[in-house]
Amino acid sequence: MKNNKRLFPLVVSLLCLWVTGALQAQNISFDKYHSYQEITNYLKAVQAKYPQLAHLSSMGKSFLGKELWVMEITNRKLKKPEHKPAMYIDGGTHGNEVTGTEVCLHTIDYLVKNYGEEGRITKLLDTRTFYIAPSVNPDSNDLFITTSSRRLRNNQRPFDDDSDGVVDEDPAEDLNGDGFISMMRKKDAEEGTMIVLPDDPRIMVRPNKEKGEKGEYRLWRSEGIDNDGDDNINEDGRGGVNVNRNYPAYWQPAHKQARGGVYPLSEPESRAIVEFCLAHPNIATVQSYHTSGGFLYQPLAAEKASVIPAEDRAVFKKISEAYKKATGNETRRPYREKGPRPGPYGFGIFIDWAYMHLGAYSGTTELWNLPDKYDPEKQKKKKAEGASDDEYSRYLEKTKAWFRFIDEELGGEGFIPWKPFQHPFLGEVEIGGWKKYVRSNPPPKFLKQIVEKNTMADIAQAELTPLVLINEVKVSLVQGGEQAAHVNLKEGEEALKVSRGKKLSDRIAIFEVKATVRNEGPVQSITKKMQGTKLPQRPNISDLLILETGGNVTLLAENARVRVGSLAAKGEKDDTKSASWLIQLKGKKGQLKIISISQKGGYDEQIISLR
Ligand SMILES: [Ca+2]
Ligand SMILES: [Ca+2]
Ligand SMILES: [Ca+2]
Ligand SMILES: [Ca+2]
Ligand SMILES: [Zn+2]
Repeated sequence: MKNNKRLFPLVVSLLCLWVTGALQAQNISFDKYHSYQEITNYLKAVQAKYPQLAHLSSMGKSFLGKELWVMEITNRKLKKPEHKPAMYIDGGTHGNEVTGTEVCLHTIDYLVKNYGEEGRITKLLDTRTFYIAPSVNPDSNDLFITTSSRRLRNNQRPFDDDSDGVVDEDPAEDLNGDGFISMMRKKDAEEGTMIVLPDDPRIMVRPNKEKGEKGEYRLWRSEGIDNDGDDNINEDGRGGVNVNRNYPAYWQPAHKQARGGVYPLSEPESRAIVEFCLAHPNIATVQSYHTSGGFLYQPLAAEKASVIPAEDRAVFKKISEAYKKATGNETRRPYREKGPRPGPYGFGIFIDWAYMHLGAYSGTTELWNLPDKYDPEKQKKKKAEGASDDEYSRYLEKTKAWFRFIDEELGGEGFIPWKPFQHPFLGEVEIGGWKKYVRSNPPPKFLKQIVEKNTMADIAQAELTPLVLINEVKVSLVQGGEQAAHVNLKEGEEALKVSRGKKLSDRIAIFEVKATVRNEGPVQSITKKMQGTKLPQRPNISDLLILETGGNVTLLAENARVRVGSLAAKGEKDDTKSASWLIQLKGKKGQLKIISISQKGGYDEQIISLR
């Protein structure tokens, strides 16, 4: 008894703490980047606050054991999440590209806050599901956010970058202890490859060889020492495998492509994503956020776009138009058809896998670029001056423009001024360079506008998915009575009753059942590429209409499962497909069920009562 008295107030106060903590965490702001712990707290708080919309789970664990969180968002009261067409979104594949994480968090925030408030979002979450994984390389993402390290593109599996038999033996160091790992430069007329601009000594660029300029400075892109005495500085830092070269589509081993892993899906991060996607075949569209560039990449990276059928290219075009409307940015294809280095961009890339193997329309947005206002190319285009300058002048102008940007927008913050430093091996050097959130990820001040635009692009992309619903069921009495029954289904009707003609007295009646499905979505239900595959194990080669009978009702003719193929986009020819069956009802009452299964267009069912 005594114990109880003491325990009670304690329990109450702990509970209060917990509730306040959750509510605070649920309010997220987009003027900063979030650590793994903050992301975890936020996602848990969202699930606690919106249980009817949000469900948090883990796709698996990263190399160092962090959870690969994925938030499922849909109206869970209407149909199961896996019964709706879905969009998969992730961020942070490349460890240092953390802007994507923030877009994911913002999209989650926008969806849960606007359900029931904004008609467009309500409709979307009633009919579609989102799977959003904000940080899919959490080891490197979190090191990038919480430490001074910068070069964290890959995952944290130890990797021997210089093939000397030792892994990760020479990482970069913050030598001058200013909290940043920046760059080092040293005057060297013989070995120098860079010059300093006379009018702005911060700026280092390549010399213009055509004008006979010569290098004056050596530049080390990261600060540090030669830890293993092999005369190279920082040649083997932390990690790792490039997770976005580790997917099964077009994968290549190390002698063709470095850092792709020792076999496809050798990395826990890519493996968890693929297993998640295969377990959720309703994923009809995919967005994987990277930085930087300010454009959308659409498949393919490893092959020419001409291997994509015209029907699918039309869908990709719709997505790219929606993206442009939301962000103002253009779409590119990573495979280089022309230019100085034509050919594949890379192998084993996620968006290629998502389109080729998963049958989902996919894209990678390269978030953030120098704002148009500062971009010399975009300004020229505006003034219709054309881009006639040579490559070197364009490079020079763009480099200068970044400095103009930080001077005007950030009061010069964003670049650590070069300062002399006595290096243990190199002697007198200067240390300085770009801060973390300028070039590859936006300065926090610019984050909000980036995440807002791209959330709108996510919403538009999720709307560009098929939606296959049972549209009509006709039940006609073939034998055993006079009256035919014809029913049109309306949303929300769970069971329909079909009555026989009154004159009927027979104990056996035969009906013809005809079911029609319709694609209510703006894109075809199956990618044309997938329709053409000869892989028999892939169920989404065809949508299905299934008649389920039992009890007094038996199927007389036709197969219970009918393959109806692909449904065209709503409003186009072939946006509906039908199947019919002959059934027999013994006795007075019976029931049957029509099931529509479209892997990408969703699941639907109707129950019909016969009497
Ligand atoms: Ca090594
Ligand atoms: Ca390494
Ligand atoms: Ca430093
Ligand atoms: Ca070394
Ligand atoms: Zn990237």
